[in-house]
Amino acid sequence: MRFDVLTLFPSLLTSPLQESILKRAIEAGRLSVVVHNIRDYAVDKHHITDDLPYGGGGGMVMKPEPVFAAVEDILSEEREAKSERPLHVPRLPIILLTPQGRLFTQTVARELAAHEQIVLICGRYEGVDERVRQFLATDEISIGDYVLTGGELPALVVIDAVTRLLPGVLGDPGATLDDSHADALLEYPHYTRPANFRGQTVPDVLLSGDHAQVDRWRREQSLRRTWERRPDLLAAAHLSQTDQEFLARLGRGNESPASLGAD
Ligand code: 6GU
Repeated sequence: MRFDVLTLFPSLLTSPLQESILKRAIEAGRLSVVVHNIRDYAVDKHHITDDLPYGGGGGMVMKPEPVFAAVEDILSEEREAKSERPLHVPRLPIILLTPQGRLFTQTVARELAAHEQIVLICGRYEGVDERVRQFLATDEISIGDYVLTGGELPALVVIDAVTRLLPGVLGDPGATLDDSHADALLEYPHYTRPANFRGQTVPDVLLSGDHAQVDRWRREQSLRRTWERRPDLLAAAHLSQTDQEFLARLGRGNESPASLGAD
């Protein structure tokens, strides 16, 4: 999978791609991130990429020309690469990162992971000329209800969340299945050695070797955490009869002692 990232601050993108899983995904050829400096596409001799807003007011607005030129450059490159495969009709998402976009969720990450190539445009300053949004971007994404100084950190968030879903990127192919949000439930608590840390012990069930009991405990912990912290997620969760009965007991405040977790 390839990401083309358009930014005025290319070095913001570098170090997170040079560590751990993203680094290994790049080395394994499963991920490539091509960072394009929007300034390189500015037409004037001073390489100006922003200008005053029409209508006045504070702040600067990113000019449309360099952003269009950069995307058009990427698209023409992509068309050439695909010319040996005339039946392949590319639908390449061109995503503007903006607090006004649709909310980025695990479902959106899964949707994006199906593409071979994605263009990410990082907005900066007070905003981006509206014509970029209207006539160039095919999608707009926000990573949450707060305002950041630009789209670079959101671009990294998107790249990270999508990359770990690509086949072969995580060591354990089942690793993404238990993830918080993968099936709309928060994850159960994890423990590793020592079994007793400063007097705080690991729940007995995890040391029991009884896998069915462990599975049941983990499921109930997931349900309990989600119910306590993010009850809004339960509406979209796939819940078995047993799950629903457990939640009903939680709701009545009389869950059985066997189901009580470590915390
Ligand atoms: Cl995508 N950009 C900016 N500037 N702020 C944000 C955001 C994006 N998502 C949440 N806040």
